[in-house]
Amino acid sequence: MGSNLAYIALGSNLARPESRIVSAFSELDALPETRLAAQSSLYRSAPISDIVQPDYVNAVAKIETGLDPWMLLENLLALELAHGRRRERRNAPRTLDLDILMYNDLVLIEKHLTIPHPRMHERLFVLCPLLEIAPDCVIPGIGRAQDLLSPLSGQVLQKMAE
Ligand code: PH2
Ligand code: MG
Ligand code: MG
Repeated sequence: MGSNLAYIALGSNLARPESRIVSAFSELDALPETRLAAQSSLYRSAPISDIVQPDYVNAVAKIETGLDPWMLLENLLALELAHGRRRERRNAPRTLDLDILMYNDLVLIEKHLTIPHPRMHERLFVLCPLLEIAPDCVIPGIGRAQDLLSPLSGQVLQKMAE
């Protein structure tokens, strides 16, 4: 398996979100040159969006991978497509969203790929599951994940029963 460490955010709010997130963990494990190293609990969260839409199920996965960030992105988009994801407007409801949060300590800003994920530090539905599997996590260029929580206390997030 590859020796790069990446964190992936999983989100779904359409068509049985909970079972989709559970299968997405195994689908990540089945990607080429990739192994699922850790998975967070599932969290139910209120949508952060201007569009009225169902609550989300969110989680975070830690993977070891030999894929470079661009190949990883391509593979994640293929998994989203396999779940019937349609790209509508930004923040529209979706069957499956797989976002690269971090890739080693890489900082990358490109049109179609920004790492670390540019909004991850503003989202409790990302930081909370991330801290569950990486309590000492430092987001490159941003800071310790633990120190970013306090402004997010207004966001609604609930750990789901196992
Ligand atoms: N994803 C978004 C926009 N808003 N809100 C929640 N609660 N969870 C998400 O995964 C989410 C969102 C765009 O990717
Ligand atoms: Mg997203
Ligand atoms: Mg996405």
